[in-house]
Amino acid sequence: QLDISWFTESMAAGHPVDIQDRHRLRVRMEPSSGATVTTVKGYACQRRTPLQHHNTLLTDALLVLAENAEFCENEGRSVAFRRAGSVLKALPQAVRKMEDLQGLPCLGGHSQRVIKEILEDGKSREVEMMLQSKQYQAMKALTSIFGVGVKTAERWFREGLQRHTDVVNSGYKLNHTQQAGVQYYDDLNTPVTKAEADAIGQIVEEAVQAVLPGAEITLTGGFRRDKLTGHDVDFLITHPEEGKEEGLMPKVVSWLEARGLLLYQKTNTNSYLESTDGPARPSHNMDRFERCFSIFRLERPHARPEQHPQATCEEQPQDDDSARERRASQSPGWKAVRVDLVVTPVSQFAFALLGWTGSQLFERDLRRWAGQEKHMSLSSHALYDSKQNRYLRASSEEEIFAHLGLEFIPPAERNA
Ligand code: DCT
Ligand code: MG
Repeated sequence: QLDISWFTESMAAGHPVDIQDRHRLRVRMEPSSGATVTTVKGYACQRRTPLQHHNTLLTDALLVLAENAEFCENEGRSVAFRRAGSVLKALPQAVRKMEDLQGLPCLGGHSQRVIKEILEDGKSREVEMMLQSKQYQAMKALTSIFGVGVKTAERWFREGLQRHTDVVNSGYKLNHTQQAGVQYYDDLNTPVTKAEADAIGQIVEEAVQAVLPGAEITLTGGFRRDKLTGHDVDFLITHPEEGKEEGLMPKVVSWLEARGLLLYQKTNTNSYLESTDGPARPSHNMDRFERCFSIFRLERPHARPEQHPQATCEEQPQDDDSARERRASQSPGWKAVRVDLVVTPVSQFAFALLGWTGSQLFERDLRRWAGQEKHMSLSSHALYDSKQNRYLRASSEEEIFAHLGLEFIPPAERNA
């Protein structure tokens, strides 16, 4: 039995009460302010974060600040803004006044200033100016080329490039990935729909069954969190018999290539070995499986390049050969779609599934929780308990949450 009479009495008497829970989260209850006081846990992996939430105006603004910090290679600042946004996504209602933020974790001074401005004026001057700035716009455009990171984009911007077309016209030597990035720029920057993800899933399923009957594929990433669109499609591939999955990726890639289904692919071999690597460190966790970064050539089921629905009566397209060619090249009967394929031994499947479902911030906080609160090391391969000096095995995500002492959060509520 918990005695909370001190609390109800203080509230009734109109005195504020400070509560500190075991996660060092302080909540100040203010009986007189009329503010909506909500308790939110400090780690994203302790919270339920649905896809649809009530504070998009605020989270969109914080996302711009996070992106800009990333463009300035300030990861700490970027994560701080993302954390602040993520807390607002988990709130059960819209923030209407600053008092509603009382006791919420992860809201630094800068984030609070921006939120205050938006609550008062409907927008933040700092964010508006950032959106207008040449540098932000250029960095956004250049980093959205597949294969171009912040460092390259920054150098190109200093050299006067601002858009992907400037890169094409610059005559700069591009690597294989960047060439694909500029060639398929428009398609790769058009969101992938769930229907397209499912169509790709059928192709991957057919390829995998053809080269290794009994292997299993699972859709992960944003689509597993019920997102309706994504920037790519992520799949895990495994086989119920450990070891059968070895060497699978090159065969799948050959099968796809032989049918002209791949526009680009880069395959990494599996470099994770528990016996020699020891507990995988968080910074290494994403890239040690047999993994293929690819661009699929997905047929558009209803594409009819000869029709031009946008054309009005006044603007009939001239039906000469050049116009027809131009239209066909603008809208070919297929779409370039980014696809990530990852092969995992079945003994690591649950960890890979948890690590690849995201969101990125949810994953970051799972690893932080494991290290800081549990003295464990979590990766997409394994969970290591440093106090017991042993690996903790799991064959489902539920078991991993249990090992970590966390309530199970279903994928659709991991949209932190
Ligand atoms: N991931 C991670 N840390 C990263 C990058 C990725 O933990 N730095 C994990 C979380 C999501 C998963 O890998 C797939 O990555 P993305 O495809 O980039 O994320 P997504 O949530 O699927 O986003 P989108 O829907 O836009 O593809
Ligand atoms: Mg994805």
